[in-house]
Amino acid sequence: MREELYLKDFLDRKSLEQLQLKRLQETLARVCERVPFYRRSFERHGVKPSDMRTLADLDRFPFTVKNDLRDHYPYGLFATEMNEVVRLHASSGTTGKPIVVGYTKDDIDIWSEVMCRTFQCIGLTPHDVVQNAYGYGLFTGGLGAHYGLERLGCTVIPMSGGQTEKQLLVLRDFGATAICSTPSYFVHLIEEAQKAGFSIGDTKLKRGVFGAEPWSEEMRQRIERESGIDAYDIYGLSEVIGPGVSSDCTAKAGLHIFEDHFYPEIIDPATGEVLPPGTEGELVFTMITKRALPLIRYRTRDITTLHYEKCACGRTLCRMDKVRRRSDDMLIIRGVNLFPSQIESILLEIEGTQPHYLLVVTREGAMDDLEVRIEVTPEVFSDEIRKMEGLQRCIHDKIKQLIGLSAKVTLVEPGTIERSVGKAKRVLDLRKKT
Ligand code: DLL
Repeated sequence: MREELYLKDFLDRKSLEQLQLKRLQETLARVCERVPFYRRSFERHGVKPSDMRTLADLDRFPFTVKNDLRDHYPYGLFATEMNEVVRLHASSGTTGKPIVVGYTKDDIDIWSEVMCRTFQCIGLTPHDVVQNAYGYGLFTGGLGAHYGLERLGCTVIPMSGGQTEKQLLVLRDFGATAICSTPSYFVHLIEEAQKAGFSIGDTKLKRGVFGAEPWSEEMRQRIERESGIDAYDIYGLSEVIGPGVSSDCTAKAGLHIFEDHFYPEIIDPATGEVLPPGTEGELVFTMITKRALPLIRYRTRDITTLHYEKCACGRTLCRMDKVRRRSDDMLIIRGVNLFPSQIESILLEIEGTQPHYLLVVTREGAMDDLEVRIEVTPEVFSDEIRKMEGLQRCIHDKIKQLIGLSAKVTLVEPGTIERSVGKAKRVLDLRKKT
């Protein structure tokens, strides 16, 4: 059974595309019949499910956006009766009500499958003992990873997020060989282990399965260097299924999308036009096997690039670049466009900095200001003022040179920027309140 799942990653592209087309046709017909929102929306756009003759025809169909889910809160876009729905999750979102997502028994089965394939991609086997530090609850991380790990036959330790002291105790005493968490929480665990007098590198831990938030290549290198493990990126979103949409493989050359379930497109976020492979744009998914909540051309707001060349690992599934930014997390400061991830890359390349930072944006009259607060190592912090000023200047100049913005840089003491057990908060935009 596990072997069969693994083989799905190596289908020849022609067979995969035939399967995708068949599933797309069935899904379009199904949502048109069962979800009034889609029936109306297709009518408005003058398209019918029977117009879907080749994969290229998908761009005739309208997009679905987060607001459509909000407008039909909580269950209005479901394509099944509630008695078939066996699980609900929700994503908190930054404003207003959560987005509610539902799963039938078959959906849970697909989710376990794609998570099992995720763990296979990064080389886990039934011999692994896995500490699952993604939050269990409405967040999809905990239960999503849990079912996939069980499906693969690993030993799961269902820790959930938080309880850092206990996490460290379990990590050491239960002999975890892999851990699942957000990258920022793992950075926190590395530090807390040091405070407790041991190094993660001295435990049995070999692999980290990190996702749920953007993290740079520089962050990956830091984590690997400081903990001695291999750090892998996994990507997903509640609206599509949760984690299990795409995953790094051991080649670490982009994340393989489980395309037999989630059909990807890249569009120009401004015009909606479909862009060719190799071009950066907004990632859009159509869920071609989901039962309870199959969304058509769902705009993720995540910016990436798709690649269709065969991977060194032999998988034929296309790959997406690491998601570094969302089209809606761009900050515009004094006319300069900037993404938090650009600052992260700059900061982490500089010796003496720690991977904990906060961007604080304020407005004085008509003037926007950016303050970059960054923790430094205890050695730097105890150094003479002159050296601290040198580091501050160095960060300031790099940001100015690479982004073109003069930011105020504040070096703060280790441990002073708030830690999160889930997704890290990197931006405090105080302009919205003024
Ligand atoms: O974060 C699902 C998940 C759980 C993924 C555990 C990976 C691991 P949501 O809470 O709905 O779902 O948030 C989805 O988080 O649109 C991205 O903007 C961001 N995101 C998720 N994974 C990554 C990643 C889960 N690996 C939103 N890199 C997505 C960058 C990510 N951003």
